[in-house]
Amino acid sequence: MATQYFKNIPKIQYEGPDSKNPFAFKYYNPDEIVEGKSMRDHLRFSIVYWHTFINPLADPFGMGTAVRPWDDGSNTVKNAQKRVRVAFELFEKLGADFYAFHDRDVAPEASTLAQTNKNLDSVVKVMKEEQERTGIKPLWGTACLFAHPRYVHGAATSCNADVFAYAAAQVKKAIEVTHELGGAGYTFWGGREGYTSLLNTDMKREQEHMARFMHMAAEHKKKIGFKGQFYIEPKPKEPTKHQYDFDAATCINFLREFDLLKHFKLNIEANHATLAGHTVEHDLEVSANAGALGSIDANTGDTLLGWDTDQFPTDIYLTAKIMLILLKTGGFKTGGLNFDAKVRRESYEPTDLVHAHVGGMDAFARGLKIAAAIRADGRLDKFVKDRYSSWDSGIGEKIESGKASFADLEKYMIKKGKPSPNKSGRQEYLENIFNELII
Ligand code: XUL
Ligand code: CO
Repeated sequence: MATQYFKNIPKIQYEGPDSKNPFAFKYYNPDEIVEGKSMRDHLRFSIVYWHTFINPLADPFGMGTAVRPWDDGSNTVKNAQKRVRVAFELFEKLGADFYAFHDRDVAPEASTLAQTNKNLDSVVKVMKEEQERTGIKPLWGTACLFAHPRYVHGAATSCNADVFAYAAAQVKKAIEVTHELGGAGYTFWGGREGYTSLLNTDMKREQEHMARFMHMAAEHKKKIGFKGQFYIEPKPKEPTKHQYDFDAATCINFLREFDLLKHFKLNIEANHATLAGHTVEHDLEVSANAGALGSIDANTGDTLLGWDTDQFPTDIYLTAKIMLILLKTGGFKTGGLNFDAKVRRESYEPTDLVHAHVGGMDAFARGLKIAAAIRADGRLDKFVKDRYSSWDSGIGEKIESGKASFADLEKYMIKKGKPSPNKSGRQEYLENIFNELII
């Protein structure tokens, strides 16, 4: 039963780059084939429940501005069930195949865990109906382990063992619900897993607890037969001063140290990477190199603001660079482009939700086409290959294959006298090629 809250908005269709219709795709043509695969299968767009349907668009200085005519403002199951129908109306109109949710986005928390779980089940029933009606499924589910005051000191890293136990119970249920809904994955973003002062923190013990938590989650996943992919989502700060899952490299080190790498991949969020002082491409490469690139939270920050502004990605250089790495690494398996993004506080009407997603989807479709054009052109790839050609034979090959010792290299260099001359890195020339292929 579809609602009619976006009735003035048509189902968004592809009209091509010449269209001036704000409610049409200019670049995202779901069935168009790029490098042998449809755009829809390359991009696997997902819409987040929290920013799109829950976020009131408040900031630290002012209350929420969002106008959401379907919402009666009550924290009731009935209101939550209605919201599901509205959410699916928007997912359908945008032609997104996936969505992502926290347990507490979709259903209200009650005063006991038992009642909270019942509330969740009542809403999940409606989610299932809407999924059956539309074929839209969760890209991933997750648990909100950061909003309630019980999580003031963290969840899996809380100093209070009872809070750890509560969080475990909450995640158990959230994984079960994600499984029931046929989710392709489940994400752990370390909400308040970190610290604000080392004076009151036993960091080693907290991280060991976090690892124990993850192992228990993996055991439970196996027990219930959930086949979806587990992800960790790095973020360096916010809400704590120092989040334990700082960036991709830190997460991979944690997963290796605690023998968890086989259970997890990473969900890289663009704005989190920039908060860590990296580009998103950097964190994607680090993940891919460890065989751990799983999914992407597709958003962007603001160059003038140093916090997690979670803006919709519209910069085609950014989307092209992301898609270049994705194509290079063989594309998504279980993951997708999840718009963990919110409209600005000033963009408070329901229509703004449509403009935001249409823009983000088009920016990624364009990024995909640019990335494919760069790969077809081949000059960038060839340049990098040639740049490392000294490793393909001779002394380079010997070093790479482990057949050379320090003594061998000393002998080699004493005989040769000096290294062969270096060549220019040609960064500007390569940037020019990139620009030439922005279509
Ligand atoms: C917070 C963030 C989360 C996770 C899911 O910065 O990105 O919304 O994606 O908990
Ligand atoms: Co995110």
